[in-house]
Amino acid sequence: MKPWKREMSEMEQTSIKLPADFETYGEARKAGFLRMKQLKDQGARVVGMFCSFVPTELVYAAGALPVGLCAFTEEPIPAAEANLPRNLCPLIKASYGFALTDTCPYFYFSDLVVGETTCDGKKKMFELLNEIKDTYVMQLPHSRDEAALSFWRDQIIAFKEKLEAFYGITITEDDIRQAIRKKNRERDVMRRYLELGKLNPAPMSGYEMGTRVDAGSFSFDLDQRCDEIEARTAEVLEQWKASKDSLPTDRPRLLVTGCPNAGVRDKIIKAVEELGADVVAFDTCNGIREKVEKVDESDPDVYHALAVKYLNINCSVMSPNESRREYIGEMIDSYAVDGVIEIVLQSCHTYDVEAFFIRRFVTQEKGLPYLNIETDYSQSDKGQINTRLAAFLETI
Ligand code: BJ8
Repeated sequence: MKPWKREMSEMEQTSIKLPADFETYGEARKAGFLRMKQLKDQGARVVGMFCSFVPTELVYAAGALPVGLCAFTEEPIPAAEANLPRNLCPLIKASYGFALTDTCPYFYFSDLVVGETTCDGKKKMFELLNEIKDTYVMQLPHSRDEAALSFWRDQIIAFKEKLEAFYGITITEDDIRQAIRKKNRERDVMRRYLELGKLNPAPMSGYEMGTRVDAGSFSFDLDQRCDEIEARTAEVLEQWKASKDSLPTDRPRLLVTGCPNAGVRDKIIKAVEELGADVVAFDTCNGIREKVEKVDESDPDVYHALAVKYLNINCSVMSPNESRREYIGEMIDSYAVDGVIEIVLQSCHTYDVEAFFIRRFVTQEKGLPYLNIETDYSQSDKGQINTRLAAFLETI
């Protein structure tokens, strides 16, 4: 009998429980406010960012702390809709809304905000944001040919020069190389943690995995964050080795792909796990998407090395973007996935259109069930999503 149709055993319930020290994303974000204030009082430089395409190595090389400004709650959206169209992605509206209402301490403490020309909505929102705080926009090309690579390398140099001019400093190549090593270590650490999902039966909840990766960005000390994630990886592995023979083996293993999911994690990821599935893999920006490829430390041209790495991020704003399908295919095999859920935030045209290829690839080439959920940050569709998730699990 499938797990969502039977009473779950105590061991099975334990397998979806969260560790005692678990902090939700909201709790971690709040806890970070005080740390950020203390760091600012000590004179820290802070750069606010929205996207995985922005090379954080340059921010570290400038002696600054990068902080994520993407917003994942619906509270600031009504205020944002005074200036932005209602029919816009909730992530964009919420991020702008926090800035407009001056209710995000991370935005408040950012000396400079860095945007990027990924999707049209964000690109245009940055023009409005610039009226509130100095917003520098990196021009991201949307293809991966030689001309795009050369243009993107120039953009990376221009961003370095912006940081130098803004802070009145000089960023050396050695500073950048040191930051590259630091970030590459983080990628390795996070990848090892996320790849725990390959273990079968699943060693922990996907809800924990995604939350921990997102929440880690509020600790501001990269080495400390790496140490904590390494410790958790070792702990999970040890617990799994000790209990794997008694863990349930009939829970469907799911891959989640698509838009950033922190704002909908409870109503989709937590919900599907409570229905009896395990989310084991994430092709998302809070999953493995940015971690799979490191910056080549042996490249004599640091700007070329950064340009290659960042241009290869398989976000749907790139066109064409076959590499995303290839990578999803590899993940399906290596994580032994039974079904794929794609999350599309309302009005996100690039993920929404690319979903055509993802659905076809998953269902026809991999022969697996696929569910597409288009949603926003409100709770109004929670019941409907739950019904669809339960029906989806019936097809596995
Ligand atoms: S690299 S996923 S963080 S762009 S804001 S594209 S959801 S309509 S966030 Fe993203 Fe960078 Fe890509 Fe990752 Fe759609 Fe909304 Fe645009 Fe969005």
